[in-house]
Amino acid sequence: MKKLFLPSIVVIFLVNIAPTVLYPMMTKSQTDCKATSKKFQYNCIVLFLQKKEPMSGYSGFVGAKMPSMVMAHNVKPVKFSEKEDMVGLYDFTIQLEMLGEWMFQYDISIPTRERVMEKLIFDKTKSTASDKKHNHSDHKHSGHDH
Ligand SMILES: [Cu+2]
Repeated sequence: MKKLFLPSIVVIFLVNIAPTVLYPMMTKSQTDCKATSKKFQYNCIVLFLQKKEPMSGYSGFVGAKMPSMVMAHNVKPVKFSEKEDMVGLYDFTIQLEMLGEWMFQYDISIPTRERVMEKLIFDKTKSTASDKKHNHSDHKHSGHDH
């Protein structure tokens, strides 16, 4: 009976830590990219939002993968940095490898370690948020151009 006492205390302790304490904040990203003159390269700006409020002071890296072709691409992650003249607005330039649907992965290291994913569809001029567009024909990889 005595041996059971300690583990039950541990269980009660774990239950008492509400998920909101373990994950005090969930950051969402809002990315907007424009094509540069270089093929498949984009200049992007991103907001990091918590409860719809833009957050300042973040830093980290962003990488990109294609959900439909996980092994096919090797996009080099780049650093995103906050614009000095526009607090809460971050920018970076990323070299993709084709048009279509990409999953951006923000690996935030400051102020806390956090990973934020955002699906974007790229055409020749810009990105569009994937959840705003429900045209599934866009998800096909017809013209592969490596
Ligand atoms: Cu691809």
